[in-house]
Amino acid sequence: MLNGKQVLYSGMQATGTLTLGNYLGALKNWVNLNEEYECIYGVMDLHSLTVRQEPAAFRKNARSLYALYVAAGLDPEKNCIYYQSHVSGHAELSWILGCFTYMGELNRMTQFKDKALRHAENVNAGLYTYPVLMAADILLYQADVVPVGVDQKQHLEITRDIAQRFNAVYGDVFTIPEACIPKAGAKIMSLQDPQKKMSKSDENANATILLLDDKDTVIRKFKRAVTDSDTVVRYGEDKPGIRNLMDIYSCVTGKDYAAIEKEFEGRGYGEFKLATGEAVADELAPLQARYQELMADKAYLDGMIQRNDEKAEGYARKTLRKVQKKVGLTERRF
Ligand code: ATP
Ligand code: LTN
Repeated sequence: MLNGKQVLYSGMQATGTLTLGNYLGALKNWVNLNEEYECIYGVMDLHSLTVRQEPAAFRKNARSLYALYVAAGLDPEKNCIYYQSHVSGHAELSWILGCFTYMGELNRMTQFKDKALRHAENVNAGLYTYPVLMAADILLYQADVVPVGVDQKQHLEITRDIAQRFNAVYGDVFTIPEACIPKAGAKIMSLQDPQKKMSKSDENANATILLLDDKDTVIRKFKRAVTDSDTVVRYGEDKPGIRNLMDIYSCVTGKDYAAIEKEFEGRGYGEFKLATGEAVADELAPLQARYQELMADKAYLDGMIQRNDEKAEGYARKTLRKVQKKVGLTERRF
């Protein structure tokens, strides 16, 4: 509990530009949660270092991610939006938790296995211990709930295991967090290969809708989306491409699958793809306008970053000191 409310924690890596998958699976669902929860969102720049970054572009991406959080509707006066690397407690707690994590557990992480294959030239220790840092992010703020896309479920499970293991030795130190996975949009697929997750690191530009794509680009990518040779808009097991488009259309318009099937009865894929492209572009337009305003207002963003960094630091320090004391590290005097 923090300020009388349960704590909600989440974040995204500051790598590349966000995709429609990041938006529908995560960011969009974070808006308006601050009435019910004390919400804390990190720009996860330390996690991004597990893959080699070009320093200037990386710095820009991190700021762009911060602005996208705000542009999507997270008010930085009501949500603590901060930079992970500005709170040193993440790295410090991560070290301690690493001593409570087994290699056998880390060996089972599917994201590590995927990324090790994709970045075979740089399978570094950070990539391997990525879930430990993620556990530190969450446990440092005593989070009750963690909203993420379905691909992060395994990382939430290991976080709970580490927390329970620690608590079993030292008492009730950590809150055990729950993952919160959206019903719709939890896994938006590639527009070019509907068996694959839409990912910002996809080398085929047509596979991914970026949040900053303009209207023409969005519509063009939807028109080229890979579907099947049928013509009926139906949510069928055998129609992964159409299912994905229906998921997207449903998330954006709020309509359920039955309503969508009815709306496009007898109208064919072409019209459905166009309607989906237009609905997505219309949803993104206000976000993009707000993003441009924010990126131009340096003083406002800098002010919000500093204020929230300090707030996050205060929350984190409390847990870190408690953990250090519990494990028997000598108290520091400054
Ligand atoms: P990459 O694909 O380059 O590994 P990513 O797009 O998965 O990166 P992350 O920062 O790892 O980006 O994810 C941020 C959040 O977006 C997470 O909560 C994740 O579950 C969610 N997410 C990512 N891709 C999708 C998707 N295709 N559909 C739904 N949610 C997604
Ligand atoms: N690994 C996450 C990003 C992330 C995160 C977190 C999400 C890092 N730390 C803590 C929730 C809570 C991802 O989405 N790839």
